[in-house]
Order: sequence, then structure tokens, then C-alpha cells
Amino acid sequence: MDVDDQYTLYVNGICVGSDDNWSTVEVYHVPCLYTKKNVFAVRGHNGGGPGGFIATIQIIYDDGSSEIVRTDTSWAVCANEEADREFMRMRFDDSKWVAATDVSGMVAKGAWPGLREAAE
Ligand SMILES: [Ca+2]
Ligand SMILES: [Ca+2]
Repeated sequence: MDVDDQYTLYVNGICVGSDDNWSTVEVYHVPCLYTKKNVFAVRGHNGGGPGGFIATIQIIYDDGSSEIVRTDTSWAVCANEEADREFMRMRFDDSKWVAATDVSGMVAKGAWPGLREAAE
């Protein structure tokens, strides 16, 4: 995953990692997920210029099968820096947030060279 420019990643309310270098891709291993529902939440900050968030989540089940979830416009976002401090919690209601914007067009214009391939 990566964010331009900074992020903190939470999984089910627990801080898993953070980074402040948009040109590096980070990989996190989260060993224990819930069976039915998990919340992946990111607090990101754009320090200027282009901004974006990309992630590929591979879920490996006990039977060895796996599933891939990627960031896309089905993710909910909130640009308000005063957003509820509980946004990373399982019980948080994001129904008033809006759909993420697809910034892949910025990749075509030269933003984040190499990051899309590295994040997949
Ligand atoms: Ca990074
Ligand atoms: Ca930026």
C-alpha cells in the first residue's frame, strides 16, 4: 500500500503501521482477522501536489484459498480533518462519507511512477 504523502493504517481499530514517504510501497502482515467483517481504515495526509491512496489486500483463509481486495471507488472517504476520531472502529458509521475518487488518470499523466505496479 502507499499514500501520497503520509498515512496511518488501522485494521479493526488497531494501528498496524504508518509511513511518510509517498515513493515507497509498504507491506503489512495482519495475522488475525475476523471471520465475517474487518475494517481497514487509513488516515492520510497530502502535503501538496498530487495525493492518493492505493492498496491491495490479500486475504488468505484457513483452507488455503485467498481473496484480493483493491482500493477503488467502492471505498468511502471523508476529507474533513475533524472527522470522527473513532473512524477506524468496527462500529463506526461511514454512511455519510462519499465514494473515493478514481485518480488512476493521474498515473497516466506521470504521477507516482512505478507505484501502481509495486502495490499490486
Ligand atoms: Ca510509502
Ligand atoms: Ca502529495
